[in-house]
Amino acid sequence: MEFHHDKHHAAYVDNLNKALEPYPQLAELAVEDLLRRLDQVPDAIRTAVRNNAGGHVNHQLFWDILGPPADRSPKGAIGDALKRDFGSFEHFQALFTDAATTHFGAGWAFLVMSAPRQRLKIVSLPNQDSVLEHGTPGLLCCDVWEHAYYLKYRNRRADYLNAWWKVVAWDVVDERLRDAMVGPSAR
Ligand code: MN3
Repeated sequence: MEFHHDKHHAAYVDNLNKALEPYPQLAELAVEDLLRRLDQVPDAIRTAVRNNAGGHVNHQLFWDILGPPADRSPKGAIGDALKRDFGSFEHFQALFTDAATTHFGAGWAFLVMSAPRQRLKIVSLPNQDSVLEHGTPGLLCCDVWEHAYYLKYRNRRADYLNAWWKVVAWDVVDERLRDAMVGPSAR
């Protein structure tokens, strides 16, 4: 995780800053707003912004929702919403695990809140694409790039997923759900 944060995540931040250097007015925007308005970003740097702003925001969420290992289960608003939209936490967990383990190649699995009905949905996206490009705030995400697990788990993505569930900080996911329900301007 340390290597992942200090090498892989840091590279996205450096490359985003480099791409934005000639565009000081864009560099002032929040990184989330860059992704929400990707269609307004100049052609010359749109791919660099998608990959590197996406890489930064995705990793930020990834670190945010992790905590020390604990025997946790989702409670509060997130517990209720998972039950409402997936039938049970166990069913949600099985569907999310399936999306993450079967995603072909590098990418991410996300739990998002989809507009306009504020329902929870599981999506997987390739590369460093961000759910913000689709206007859906991310509540939870799992990095399934090989760089996320090869050092410890080699090619065994399923073992990595199994360990990852044990460090999800559901209180943070709950907070993110409450923020997302406030409105589209919330992250
Ligand atoms: Mn990563």
